[in-house]
Amino acid sequence: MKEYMYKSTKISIIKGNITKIKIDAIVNAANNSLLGGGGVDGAIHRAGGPDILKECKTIGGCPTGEARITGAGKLDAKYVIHTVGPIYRGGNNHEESLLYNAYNSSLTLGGENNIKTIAFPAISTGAYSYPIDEAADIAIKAILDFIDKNNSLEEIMLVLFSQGDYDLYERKLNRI
Ligand code: AR6
Repeated sequence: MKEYMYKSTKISIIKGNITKIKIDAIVNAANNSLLGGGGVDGAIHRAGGPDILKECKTIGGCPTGEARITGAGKLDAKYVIHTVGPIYRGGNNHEESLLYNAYNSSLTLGGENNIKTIAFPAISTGAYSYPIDEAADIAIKAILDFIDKNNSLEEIMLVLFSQGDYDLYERKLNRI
């Protein structure tokens, strides 16, 4: 775990399982249906129990780059913010702006719901194949841009599932 301060917001990185984090909101890397899947999405629904899916069914899906909020069932978080990152198809299909929007929409929705602390997985870098190096640059840019315009969030945590992803984020954040 490592912490950085950017203006008045803490940015922290941690290697681990996002379903175990005690925080106001965790972000789910969902798909357009919001009806569950594998990866972090599957882990969140498994650990959170059926209430999250029940609520998701009432939402009616989510376009790529947008975000929707539900309760967090049995998780230690208060909310789950479900966002949909792009499927990486070579990089010339608006992937960069869609991934940026997924982070920005999640942060904006968090701010609107009075959330002070939020944890993200590395959206789109698993089943959706976004190269982690580029995805990390976009995630960090979206986070810094958000903080430049808002001071509502106290902590933004990045939860990395592998040591390699953690080390990459650490190298990049050491430069800001
Ligand atoms: N905690 C933190 N990170 C995790 C966890 C976890 N418990 N489990 C996996 N990761 P992915 P995507 C990491 O595939 O690429 C689903 O089926 C994982 O190692 O979960 O956005 C959805 O329903 C990777 O670094 O999400 C969609 O259909 C990162 O989370 C699709 O996958 C994202 O990998 C979305 O694909």
